[in-house]
Amino acid sequence: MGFKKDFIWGAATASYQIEGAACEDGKGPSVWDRFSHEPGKVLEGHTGDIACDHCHRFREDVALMKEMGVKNYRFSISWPRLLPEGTGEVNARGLAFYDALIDCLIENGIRPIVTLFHWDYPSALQARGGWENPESPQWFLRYATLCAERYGDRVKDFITFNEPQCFIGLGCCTGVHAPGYVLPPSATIPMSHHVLLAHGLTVRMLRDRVPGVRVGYAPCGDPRIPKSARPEDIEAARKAYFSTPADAAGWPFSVAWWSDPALLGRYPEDGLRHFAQYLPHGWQADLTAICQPLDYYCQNIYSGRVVRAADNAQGYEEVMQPVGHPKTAIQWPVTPDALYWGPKFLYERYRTPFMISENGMSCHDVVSLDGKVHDPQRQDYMHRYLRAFRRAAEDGVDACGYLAWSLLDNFEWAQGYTERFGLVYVDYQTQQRIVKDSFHWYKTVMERNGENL
Ligand code: GCO
Repeated sequence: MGFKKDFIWGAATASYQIEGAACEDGKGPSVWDRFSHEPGKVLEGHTGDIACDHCHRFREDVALMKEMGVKNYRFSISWPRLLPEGTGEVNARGLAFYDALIDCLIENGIRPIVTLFHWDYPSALQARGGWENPESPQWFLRYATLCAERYGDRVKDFITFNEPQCFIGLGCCTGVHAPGYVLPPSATIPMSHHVLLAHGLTVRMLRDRVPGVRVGYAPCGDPRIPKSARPEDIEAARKAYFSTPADAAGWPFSVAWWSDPALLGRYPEDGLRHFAQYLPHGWQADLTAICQPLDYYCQNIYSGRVVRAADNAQGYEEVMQPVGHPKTAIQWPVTPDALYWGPKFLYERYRTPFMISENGMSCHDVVSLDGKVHDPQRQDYMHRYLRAFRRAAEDGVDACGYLAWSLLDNFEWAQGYTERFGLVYVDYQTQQRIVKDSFHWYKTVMERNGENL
């Protein structure tokens, strides 16, 4: 058994995290440009102004991908690079940048997988209320249509949204990400509905305009791992995983709230009990547009939480990791079973081919005396997680792909450049790229379709 023959192996990045050229060639500001320049918002005052300077060095980066044997590359388009005001005037130089990138990928035998939105929302639209504005789904649809019409001849794989949990949850509920708001559910629940509607309208538009398109959606949410193989614990984990918390900062991290409408055509019952009163008038009528068949349902998964059955009102409780449990540099627990239970529960519920659209590890990478970057922890992390994912595939999950996060070290949002997730090390002073040991290892995994795991 193992991974299927046409399994999609690759690597991922996102525009604001790597591109740089923040104010060049007619690009408009995004909420991340604004936020990262506000004192105290990003660790050590880092910004994405230059990042990995990918806009100027993309040919070198594509050459690295080719060397690694990457056949599929997920990257995102910066909305304000194409539409500086978010709507209206199109920036020809922005369009040309992605033309050149896409052409270069294709010339090198790499299939582009385009994420339409990975958080760099146009500031001009934020000033008009952003996702709270009932017009926001149409703004997004117009931007997405521009992408489809311009790139759809060469790009056949599109992912609508990356982690709405984060750009609404961290961006507008807890305020630790751009745009940095702390708002109550009366403001944020309508946002979620508008994002979901934008998603559905976009899936439909892509099917109409891009022949042979494959469409995905990439939310997130920590999988719940049953404490034991006892059926009660498995049921407890399933229940916890798909629950929607009632609190203002907790609900955005729900898996079901963001996925049930898109894949099952309904909001989860517990979520409705807490929040139905805040959904925009007539929300029920939008569900048909929101629920569109997907070619793959993606999730970004890094770690999970252990749950067991409990004699309390909700029927489950979280189990803390024991003292000394391994963690990544960013302090996320290493829990390979997340890539078994997450896909298993998700596939069981949504019955759509499943892809890991991000998984990887931040390490304290350094250039050693020998001039190389040795990262055995990353290799071990990916090895364990991929084994768990393979086990899920062998247990019946239609596992269709795995994209490593990330190709390059990059701007890790509120953590700035202090976290390194790349398979390629970036020296931010010189912009020199140094391939890490894991780069060579991952190459062999992709080449052998995971048979050496
Ligand atoms: C996310 C984003 C990525 C991150 C990565 C590591 O999951 O937060 O999709 O942009 O860089 O996940 O945190």
